[in-house]
Order: sequence, then C-alpha cells, then structure tokens
Amino acid sequence: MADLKLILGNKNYSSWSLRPWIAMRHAGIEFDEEVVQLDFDGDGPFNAHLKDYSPAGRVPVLFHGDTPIWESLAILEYVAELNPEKELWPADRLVRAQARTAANEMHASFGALRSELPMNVRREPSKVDYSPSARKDIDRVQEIWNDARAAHGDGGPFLFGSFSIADAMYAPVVSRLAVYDIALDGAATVYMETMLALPAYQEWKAAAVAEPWVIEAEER
Ligand SMILES: N[C@@H](CCC(=O)N[C@@H](CS)C(=O)NCC(=O)O)C(=O)O
Repeated sequence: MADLKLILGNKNYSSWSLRPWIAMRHAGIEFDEEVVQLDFDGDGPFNAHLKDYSPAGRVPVLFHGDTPIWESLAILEYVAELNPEKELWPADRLVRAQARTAANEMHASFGALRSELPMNVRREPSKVDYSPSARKDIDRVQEIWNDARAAHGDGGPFLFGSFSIADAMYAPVVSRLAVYDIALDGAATVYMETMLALPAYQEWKAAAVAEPWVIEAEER
C-alpha cells in the first residue's frame, strides 16, 4: 500500500482531479486512489460527504499518511518535491519559471472555456456553440501552447520539452478541445495528439467510459 492516496471526483467530469492523477501516473509515482461520486445541485457538482474527504469540500485531495494536501497545483508541487528525480518541473530555472507561469495561468484563468465546455472525457466528438469569451480563452490557450512548443520543441513533444506539471494542468483542456471538435493551428494540434495518445490519458479515459454516473448538467 502506497503512503500517498489521491481522492478524485468522477473521472468523466472532474477536470481538476485529472491534473495530479495524470502527472503521477505518467511519472510512475505509486499511489492509491479513491473516486468520490460528484452529484449535481443546480449550481455545480457537489457531494454532501465531500467534507469527509477534503477540508475544502472539493476534489482532488492528496493524503500523505493522514495529512491532506488540497488544490490541484499544490498537490502537483508536493509530488514534484517528493520525487525530484521525476523532474516534473524543467531543470533550467528560466524554463521552469515559464512552465510555472503557464501552469498558474491555467489555474487562475479561462473561466468561460471551463464553464461553457465542461470536461466530458467519454463524449463522442462533435461541435457545440460557445461565446466570444470562450473563443478568446481558446485563442489564448493556443498561443501558450504554440509559443511553448516553438521555444522548447527540440527538447521533446511536450510544452516545455519533457513532460511537466504544465502539461498536467492543460490535460483537461486538451480533452475538452478534442470532444467539442475544436481545431487549433500549428504545433498546438500536434501537441494535442501527443497528449491524447499518452497511456496515462488513455487509462483515465477507459475508467471514465466505464463509470455509470451521468451528470446531465455537464452534458452538452
Ligand atoms: N481550485 C481547486 C478546484 C477544485 C474543484 O473545484 N473541484 C471540483 C471537481 S472538478 C469539486 O470538487 N466540486 C465539488 C463542489 O464544488 O462541491 C483545485 O485546483 O483543486
């Protein structure tokens, strides 16, 4: 039994849960996991018992022994510190700062994209309408990806060369753009293909497909 345990929401819908999970699985970090079913109360996903798992009443939460660490980015920072040999942040300080900037921008932004195009991993790809604000978010994400790939493409197929926490943070956006059939330009398209083909993403998707729960309000 691993002494790390990740508490997750429904794999089909819980975009914040995917972030630490994909980084830890891709890096080969051992952990136990438990999926807590999110429901829907009219305003957003909820589960009356989430407080039993998470001090913030939200998922994901990582338990190291009895100690909870919540907020996806804080979890990712913690597992990077615990496993420095996995190089979940780029080794070069300036590149690391850029990767952190991209990861933080994801954590703090893109509200229209997130609310109008909810993550729905198992959805059959098809187009939907979305607002100019969501389009602006998509354009900015595309710019971040294309700029990172142009600067760091020689080092590997991910945003900053090797897989980093920045890739984990954008994994749910890759999934959204794929299932709502939103085409991007340039290197961003190739980057999406790389992320969608990752064994860790495929494993998450298979689990999402197998889940029995449907949250109607998250289906578009
Ligand atoms: N800022 C948090 C967001 C976590 C979050 O909103 N999680 C959603 C599921 S993806 C949740 O737990 N929702 C339950 C609720 O709001 O009641 C993070 O980065 O971990």
